[in-house]
Amino acid sequence: PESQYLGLLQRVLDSGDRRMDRTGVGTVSSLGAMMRFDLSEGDFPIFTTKRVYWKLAVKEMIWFLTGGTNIRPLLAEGVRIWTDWPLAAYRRATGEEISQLDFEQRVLGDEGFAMQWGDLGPVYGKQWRAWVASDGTIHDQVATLINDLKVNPSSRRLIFHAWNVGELPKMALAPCHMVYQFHVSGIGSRPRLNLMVFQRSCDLFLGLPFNVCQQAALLHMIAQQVDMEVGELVWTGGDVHIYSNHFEQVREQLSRDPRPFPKLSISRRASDINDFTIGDFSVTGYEPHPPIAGDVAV
Ligand code: THF
Repeated sequence: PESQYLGLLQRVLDSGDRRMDRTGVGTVSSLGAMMRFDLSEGDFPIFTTKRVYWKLAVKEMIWFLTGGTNIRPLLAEGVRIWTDWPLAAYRRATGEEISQLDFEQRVLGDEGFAMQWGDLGPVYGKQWRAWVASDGTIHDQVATLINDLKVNPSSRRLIFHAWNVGELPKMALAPCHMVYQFHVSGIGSRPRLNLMVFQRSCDLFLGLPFNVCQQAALLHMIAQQVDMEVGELVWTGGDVHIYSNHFEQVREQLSRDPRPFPKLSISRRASDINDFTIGDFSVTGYEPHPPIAGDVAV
């Protein structure tokens, strides 16, 4: 439950290492964390000690699954969490002091502009759906995973990952949640699909609440496609940190009492993994504390 998250925030705040980071904001950071969420009773791990915009997070996951790397379709869905990186690149390259909103309007309104300035490079979607091997072969890791789950559920190679070393320099940002490993328990009776994620770097205040709920949504989507029940989500983190401009927000969040997780159901059987839309997800019983705003470090 959510107490694992609150305990992690407290531990990093109390005993993390204070240091400067890539973004220049500064963090308090600690190595290694694990949280386990049992999703088998329909619980959807959306934290309640602040309002989490779970639809944005699930839309981002659906976008990863399309294989896309351009922010244009995200903006068309009202998801603005990736704009900062192309915006910073545009400002650096042109010297133009364009506002975020104006930049987003241009990406939406002008396809050529979007192609030139809205792409993040070969980030998650590209590596998941079209990893290019050294011999030129293109690997759809997600399709392979779904096939392997059906034919060889006891495999220990039910993995997709995004850390394509040779392509890191071309990515706007190196992958944070980089390894997804699946596991099937109860083979032969009632197979349950479990997922462990390894996230090398985690912004505990802004990123993690999005990541766990979108990973839970992914587990539901894949389980549906392979006719299994949903089991456990095991989230593991490498460098887990709190940005110094989130300390106040985290203290406020820690003062609040968590409430029960809401329930998730998927209303429709999608014809394949590419066929899910945000309208398929319905969440009931989400009664969070008020939102807590915080700036993202770029
Ligand atoms: N970089 C940093 N510093 N933190 C991250 O969490 C992060 N990500 C993605 C890539 N780089 C990162 C981007 N994901 C928000 C949420 C997720 C993000 C980026 C930003 C955010 O600002 N959330 C607000 C609401 C946003 C809105 O309403 O549009 C929030 O209050 O939750 C981690 O994957």
